[in-house]
Amino acid sequence: MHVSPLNPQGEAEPTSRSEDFVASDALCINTIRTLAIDAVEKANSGHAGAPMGLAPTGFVLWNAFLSYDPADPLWPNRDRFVLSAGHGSMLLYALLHLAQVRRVVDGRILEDTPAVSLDDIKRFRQIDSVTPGHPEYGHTTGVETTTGPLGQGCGNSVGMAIASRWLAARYNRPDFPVFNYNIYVICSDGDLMEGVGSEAASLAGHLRLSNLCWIYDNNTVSIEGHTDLAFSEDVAVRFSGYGWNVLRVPNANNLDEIGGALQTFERTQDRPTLVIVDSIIGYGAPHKQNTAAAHSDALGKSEVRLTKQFYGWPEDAQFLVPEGVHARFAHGVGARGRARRERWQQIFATYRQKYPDLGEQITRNLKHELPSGWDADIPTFAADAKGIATREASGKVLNAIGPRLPWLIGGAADLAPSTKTKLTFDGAGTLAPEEPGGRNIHFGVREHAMGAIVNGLGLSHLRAYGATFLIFSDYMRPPIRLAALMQLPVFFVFTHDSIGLGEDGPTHQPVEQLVGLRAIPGMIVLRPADANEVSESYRVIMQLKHQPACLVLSRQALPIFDRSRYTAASGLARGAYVMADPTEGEPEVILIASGSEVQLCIGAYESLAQEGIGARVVSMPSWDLFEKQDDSYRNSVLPPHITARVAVEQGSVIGWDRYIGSSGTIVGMHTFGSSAPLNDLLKKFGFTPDKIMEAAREQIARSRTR
Ligand SMILES: Cc1ncc(C[n+]2csc(CCOP(=O)(O)OP(=O)(O)O)c2C)c(N)n1
Ligand SMILES: [Mg+2]
Repeated sequence: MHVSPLNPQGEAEPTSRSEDFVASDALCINTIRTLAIDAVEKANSGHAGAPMGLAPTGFVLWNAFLSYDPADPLWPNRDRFVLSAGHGSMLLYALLHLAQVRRVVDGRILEDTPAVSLDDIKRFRQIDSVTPGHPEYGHTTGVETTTGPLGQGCGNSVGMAIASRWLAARYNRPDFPVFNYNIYVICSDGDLMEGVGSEAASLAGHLRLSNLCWIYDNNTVSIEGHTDLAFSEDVAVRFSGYGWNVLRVPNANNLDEIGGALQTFERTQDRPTLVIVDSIIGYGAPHKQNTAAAHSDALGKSEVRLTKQFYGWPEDAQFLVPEGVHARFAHGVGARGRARRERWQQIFATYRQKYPDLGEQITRNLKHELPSGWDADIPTFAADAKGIATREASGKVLNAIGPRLPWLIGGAADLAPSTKTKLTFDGAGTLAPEEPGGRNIHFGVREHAMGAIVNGLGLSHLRAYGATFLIFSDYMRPPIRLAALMQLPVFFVFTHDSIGLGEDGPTHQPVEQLVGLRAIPGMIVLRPADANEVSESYRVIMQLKHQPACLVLSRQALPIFDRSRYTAASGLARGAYVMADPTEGEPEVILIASGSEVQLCIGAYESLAQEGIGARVVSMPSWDLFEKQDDSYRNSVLPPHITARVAVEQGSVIGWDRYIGSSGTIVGMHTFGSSAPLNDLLKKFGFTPDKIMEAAREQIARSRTR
């Protein structure tokens, strides 16, 4: 085979055939490009444009800068590479392949199995391949976060950069730089158009995250055509305004310029870096340069030939990795990564001897294990008819766990006083530019970025949370969804969970949010009924290793139930439990509720008992946990033959038919709420024990006639 690669200046380079032949820059870069072309062509779908334009940047970044050992993709101090422009996934797959990153399965490194083989690349976008359309965390080794929804990777990267600095502040000791890794992001026009990217960049600038480098593929093309259709701001000025160091690479094919910019990033100690790389999409595709058509989909056979010709590539070769390309990466990222990782392991071994407690923390954290005794201070709340808001109880529990779980970290989108999420114990501290080890994060009024940043923290093994009002979960739904998709054990604290919040009115009163969150596969939604159910909620949440959770809490005080009279709150762990039953005989009706509505059912239960009607109250804080229980448990809580059922929840009624069957009744929300004092709202929307009793009697009567 003869290849006469072109170097970036367009001159032919000599080739060599010797044993230890190491490929030229151009040969490596064109390998990335042609792998992307061939994969997209074979799949007949996907995007080759971005990988073609970004191949030089990807090559220089990986082979000359990234601190990453392909033989140990789990090395905790590795630099993180985030392809926020996830549609360009073939760039990442090509790099993972050429760098010979090894595969990790169930936390074990398979020395002889590549993360991405050439065969895997041939199966790009096919069923069960490790090369899906967009990079998926946990699915393909080396993918540091799931990307594709534009802007999310940018948001995640800010969380990762915060985490790197946080770990350094908490764990590094003189002469022991255990954590000092950088975060590199490749982002596209779309990433910078999306609001979440702006929110995240603004916070990154504020926090002066100098370990964060975004490389912006300024190819001026997105799907509908030239970006000047909709995007004409001065990105450099914008990022300067955020407090970033903005660098420019005027020619995406000039490796020296790219390398120079990355060196400047490494030297910059006081702020994040944006490298604007002026590129031409689908570089080299002769007839599709800088057109919307170059953006997506396969090039077509003749176009592919012309493109390969242009690169000096054998026109008929497919999925060709010429001799010396793997070797070039092995000499670059491979050798550097290995040396650094080995040095790190020596440092960490000594560190563990010198600081056994800290070493133990790091080790446990990496295994997603909790410190022993983490739950020792979780409070039990005494029965109290007046009670406290579940948000209030949450604040107490969070602060009882925090001191014993050193890597619990989080904050709110400017609502910490309302969501009660502030960590107030000694040493908790506030995360700030000069205090990177603080545990209270002020996300600002940036819910979307908060979600993405929390995911970035979670990807960095911190037990991270973000808080706001339940209504504003809508502002951060994409990262909530991605937390579930990535199976990250992060959690979201959502307060002001219903019309129960009162006077703020329908703009602030959630209706459809609960059902929306419950619809996310793998998300654990918990809506505790009283302070003790809050304690139990945290026991559940903290022990999750591969699932995120939403903790949904009231603004208003809720009675703390007398658990000597009603069943223990520990039943929460099973999602739903029988809280009260008739003193004698079988219940005639089942009342099911979550959160603040459980008290209404208990009230109705007591009154019905006085009338001689036996009711059962089921507290159902979590559909998701209940669905995990076996049939016999579920049938014991909701016996199929008892069909008289009333569900009560201050939210959309959608979905409750699952638990009340076709004949039951739901007392729920069918409209938006309104602005009024709580008691007026409860009357207006029918959330009173009387209404529930009425519904119960009707249910009993109807079930008798059946
Ligand atoms: C949030 C979101 N909206 C829309 C899309 C669909 N989409 C995929 S790529 C793209 C734009 C591509 O343009 P650009 O970001 O400049 O990337 P390039 O084509 O230059 O690589 C869009 C709109 C998406 N992936 N994410
Ligand atoms: Mg673009």
